Amino acid sequence: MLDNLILLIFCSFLSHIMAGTMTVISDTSVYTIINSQTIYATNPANYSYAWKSIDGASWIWYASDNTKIEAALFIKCFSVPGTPTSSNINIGADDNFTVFLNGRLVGMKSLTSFFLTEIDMLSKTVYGQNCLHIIVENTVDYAGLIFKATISYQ
Ligand SMILES: [Ca+2]
Repeated sequence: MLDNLILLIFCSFLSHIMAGTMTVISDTSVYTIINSQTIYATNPANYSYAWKSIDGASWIWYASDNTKIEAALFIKCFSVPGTPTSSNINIGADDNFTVFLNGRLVGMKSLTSFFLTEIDMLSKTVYGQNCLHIIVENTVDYAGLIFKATISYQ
């Protein structure tokens, strides 16, 4: 009985020290299959009203010229060091985005998708290796992507 109580306290202590929250943001470490290189997209002054900022993240594009009408695929893999208890992505893109986590659709948005959208992705987040695949389509003017995923685990 006492052994079980000590074990319970120990496990509770372990889960407490193992618990944490991590973030995954758009920055130069994001991978694109087009040229293996991501360059920060500039934030044009005349678009600043629409392109919202996310603390710690950057608006990115795969090329310095972010005015082409085209689509690009962005990939970011990360490791979750425990069982996920919550997982959300805050994302904006110019113009359309489709997000997959571990090959499963998380969400998509078109038109005013540069306004930030929060999407729950807990059911697709796993303990260990995870990969985000984000397809962004630029239909007019400037192109860009910004995101921040916040994952809690225990
Ligand atoms: Ca655009």
